[in-house]
Amino acid sequence: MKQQVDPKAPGGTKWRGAVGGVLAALAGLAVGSVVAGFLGTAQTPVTAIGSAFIDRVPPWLKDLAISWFGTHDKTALRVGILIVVGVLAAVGGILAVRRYWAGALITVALTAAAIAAAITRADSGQTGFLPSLLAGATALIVLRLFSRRLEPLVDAPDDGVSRRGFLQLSAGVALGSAAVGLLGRVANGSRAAVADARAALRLPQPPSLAPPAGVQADGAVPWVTANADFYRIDTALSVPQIVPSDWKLRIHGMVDRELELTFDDLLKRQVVHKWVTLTCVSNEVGGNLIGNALWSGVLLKDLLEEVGPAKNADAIQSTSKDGFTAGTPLPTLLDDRQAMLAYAMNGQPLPVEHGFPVRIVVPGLYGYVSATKWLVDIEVTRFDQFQGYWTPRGWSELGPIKLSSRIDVPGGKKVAPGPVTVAGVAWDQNVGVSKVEVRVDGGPWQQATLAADASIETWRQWHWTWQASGGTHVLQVRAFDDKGNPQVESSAPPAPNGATGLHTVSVKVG
Ligand SMILES: Nc1nc2c(c(=O)[nH]1)N[C@H]1C(S)=C(S)[C@@H](COP(=O)(O)O)O[C@H]1N2
Ligand SMILES: [Mo]
Repeated sequence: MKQQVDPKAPGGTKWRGAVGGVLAALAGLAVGSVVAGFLGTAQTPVTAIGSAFIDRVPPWLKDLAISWFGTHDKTALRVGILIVVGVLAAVGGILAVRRYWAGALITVALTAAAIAAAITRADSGQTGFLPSLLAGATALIVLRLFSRRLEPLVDAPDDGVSRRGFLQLSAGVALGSAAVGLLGRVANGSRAAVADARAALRLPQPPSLAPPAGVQADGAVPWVTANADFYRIDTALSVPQIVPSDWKLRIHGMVDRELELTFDDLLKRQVVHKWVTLTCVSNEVGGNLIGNALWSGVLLKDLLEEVGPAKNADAIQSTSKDGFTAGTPLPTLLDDRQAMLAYAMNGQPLPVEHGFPVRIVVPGLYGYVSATKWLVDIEVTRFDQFQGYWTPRGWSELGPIKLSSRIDVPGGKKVAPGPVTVAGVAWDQNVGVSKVEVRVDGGPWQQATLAADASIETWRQWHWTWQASGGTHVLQVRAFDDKGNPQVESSAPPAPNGATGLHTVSVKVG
């Protein structure tokens, strides 16, 4: 068989060194995840670095990532980290052929970064640094094995014994890493335990899962967003795994009586089922970071009245298992919008990515200031005493959802001339939508037909029939609130408190 690369060429040890470096990193990462699995911590080296990165990323970059990758932003981040680690490891491998310590230094630096990232995580616990430490140690040992095998080839490129040794070592490390990786999957029992516990839960069922009559407009997205289609936004690179029997919620702070609740305590309380449309502050005009579901749970108002907030308290700080926090104005939890601790979504236990077993849902507020998933703690406090996760990162302390509207059809496809259905959604949670208008090519605004209103806490669908003529046309939509005020027409980006502007789509007719 013809050799791909002439081992006598000057680069002969180069690519072998690079392969050795990458395999050393791979072996390290495999050991890191298996150790994390056995310890039951989320902090594999890649997760630790990625999570620390997410916490430090400037808002504009986060927006860019969401607009490029949508809800695949986390996969993109993992792939990005692996590429960077792979390139650095390859360079380290090449250096290590001649001088082991030069290459090893890169491994040490990467390991130090992962350990530093891991110990700063809220859910790291006592052992969160161990996966990264052992990953680094493994990578250093494997790198040394490779540099030993490759050293003789620098001066004697035709040394067949060393070449064979390199191939054997590569195959051995690759197989070993795969085996360890497989073991890691098995060791990751917490995921399986949570999945089993979730499947076994029997929760109070809503009288019906069907949407109220008449709320669906032809052509608009489904009025109920299926759980599998619901947008997901959070900082959790590895989704917190909580078994309901381990779950506890402490409500404390500026209160007369602290309260501690177990999941069973929660189930014993009066259940409320409520349609609420959730929206992310990062949603661009026309974007899809919005979804509507039937939430089931317990009213926060009842729980807060039981603990008795102090007169001068004005907020709660809710905390997630993984350290995310939100600051929510106390009045929005006590008024009649029915903010709740939700445990079910569309009749199912919360999907793990959507906060299992318990999250907060507050109609009318963007998720970042209210909708804490994997909820474990509520402190009654004052806004002058704390800041929620996103506030020091350039987002407003308060985040009421802005009146907005979106065109769902026609989308990108060419349409035939004649009557064309234009349809979409409009929302102003906890306020209500009274009117929607559409215009073509900047012409006069035309009134659209509104579908039935389920409640002011949900989006409202609309449609309009357009007599389309040939050519390219521009459609725009605007909504009005309950008092007849139109939505803000001037364009603003999502940061710091929600995008404004008119959704504008260009349509080819012919
Ligand atoms: N624990 C936790 N909860 C969180 C977040 C988070 O990063 N961590 N993000 C919030 C944001 S910004 C939004 S928009 C909603 C999204 O909820 P969803 O993923 O169920 O759609 O969750 C909120 N709850
Ligand atoms: Mo969000």
